[in-house]
Amino acid sequence: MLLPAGVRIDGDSGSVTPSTGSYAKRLGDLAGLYRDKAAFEALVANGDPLAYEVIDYRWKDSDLAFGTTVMAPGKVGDEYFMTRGHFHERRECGETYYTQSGEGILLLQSRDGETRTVEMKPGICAFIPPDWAHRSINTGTNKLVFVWHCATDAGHEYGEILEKGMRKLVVERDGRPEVIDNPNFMR
Ligand code: PAN
Ligand code: ZN
Repeated sequence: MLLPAGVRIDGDSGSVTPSTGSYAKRLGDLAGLYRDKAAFEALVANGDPLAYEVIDYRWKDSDLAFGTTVMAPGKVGDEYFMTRGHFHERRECGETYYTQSGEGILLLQSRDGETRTVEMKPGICAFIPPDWAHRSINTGTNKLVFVWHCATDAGHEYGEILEKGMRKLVVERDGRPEVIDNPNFMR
């Protein structure tokens, strides 16, 4: 039987105690995500930095799961460090992203191609409706830490975003983040 629990989440480090698992993505695990291939290869060759870590509190017998994503600051060319981005396999499942520290942009894209952004900063809990692809982007100079919360069996569908990209990119222009059309987006 699952028992109630109080799980400590540190909003600065993103640690989850106790947690049930975690994984880390280095930049080299994210081939194909960034348009500046030369900048990408140079960073991977030069220490292959940690891009983000996901720590979860997830039990298969529970309908709910939550955890943190901890994103390093950085850029590949003019694109900020980002997550892969995905739809959920179960299309009826939404999610929340509650930012704890740092700043970023949550980029969302509906199944029929509408695009939205939601600011990520402490105090903002982003609502991700069912069947909107979501990618978080660390536009700050510190870690971006957020708590996510979704159905345990929502599942991740990465294929479409990986193959086609997203319609928008978040790039640095004059020291500021700017959302632009992705010239390489494949319809
Ligand atoms: C999050 C994401 C996490 C990493 O837990 O999975 O931020 O992003 P990618 O999975 O897109 O690389 C979530 O949205 N779960 O559903
Ligand atoms: Zn998700």
